[in-house]
Amino acid sequence: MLIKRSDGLILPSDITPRAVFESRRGFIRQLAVGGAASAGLIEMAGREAFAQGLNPKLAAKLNPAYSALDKQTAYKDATTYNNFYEFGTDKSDPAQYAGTLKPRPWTVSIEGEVKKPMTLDLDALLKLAPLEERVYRLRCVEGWSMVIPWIGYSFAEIIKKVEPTGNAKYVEFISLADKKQMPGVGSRVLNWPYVEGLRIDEANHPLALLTLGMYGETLPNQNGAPVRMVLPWKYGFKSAKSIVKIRFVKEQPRTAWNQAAPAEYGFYSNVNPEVDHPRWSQASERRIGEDGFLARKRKTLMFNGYSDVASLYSGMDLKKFF
Ligand SMILES: Nc1nc2c(c(=O)[nH]1)N[C@H]1C(S)=C(S)[C@@H](COP(=O)(O)O)O[C@H]1N2
Ligand SMILES: [Mo]
Repeated sequence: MLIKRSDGLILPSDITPRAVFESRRGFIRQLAVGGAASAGLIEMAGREAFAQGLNPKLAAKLNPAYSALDKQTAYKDATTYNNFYEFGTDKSDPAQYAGTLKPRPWTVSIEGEVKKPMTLDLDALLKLAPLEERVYRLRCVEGWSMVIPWIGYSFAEIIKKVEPTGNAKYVEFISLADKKQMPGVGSRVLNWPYVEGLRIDEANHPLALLTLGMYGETLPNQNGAPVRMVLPWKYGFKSAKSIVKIRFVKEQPRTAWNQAAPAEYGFYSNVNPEVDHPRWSQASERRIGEDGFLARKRKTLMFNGYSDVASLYSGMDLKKFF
């Protein structure tokens, strides 16, 4: 029998007898790990997982006011072409290796300059505000973009709940860094944990999405399960995955990519076709799924087309504060 829980979650174990579910899951893992070399097999595992609903379903109401009309990226592409360096630096690594991440149980601790610090588990996060589906474009700093139906609610809901003190000028997002679950954390490509940050007024902008799902399901591991940020007007790396800690702070956070290459990755990292990366132009982008022989490059838009946010930066020199 299929019973909808009050939090909108339907676990696959509610739909399929547990043993069948477990063995299917084992089979898919084997495909993904054992047959590692073949992208075909990984694709198959991804499709299989989608068709079988291996990620629990997550009900949400579309918010058309915050949704792009662009053609959505295929689920297969969105879940097999990823950046998640905790699982390796190749685009195919997260789909291949993120099976070891355990997204349940999970807690996020919210601390620092707040009147009500708290630790929220996943059920608390799912119930904190009504879940919305929002179709956002996400533009990677590397020059490609996707269009994904995310599920979550404005991060402003969290801010309301924890009541920042007057000292809270920035918000820091800290990802899980567990070598046992994340093979890439053994490498030194970045200083772990992955840290990102926003000015508090940016974090309060309704577009900033605390994200718990995509394509009608909870987040796949490779996309940052069980909870991440999605900031569609900024380059993709600002949208930290698998968050375990959120700190409200006085000083601008020292973010992972800014520390690794300060001349290349600024704190703001707003999508801006007029400010090139030192090693490549940011004027255009490749939409994943349109990369055929005849596919044209698309023009990159200021703030990735989310011009609503412009008022956050009035009077700022966006070439200096890139
Ligand atoms: N913790 C963590 N978060 C991360 C990254 C990462 O390596 N680690 N990569 C970022 C980059 S560069 C991009 S483009 C997006 C990709 O999100 P997606 O795989 O869901 O499309 O996640 C961002 N969040
Ligand atoms: Mo990225």
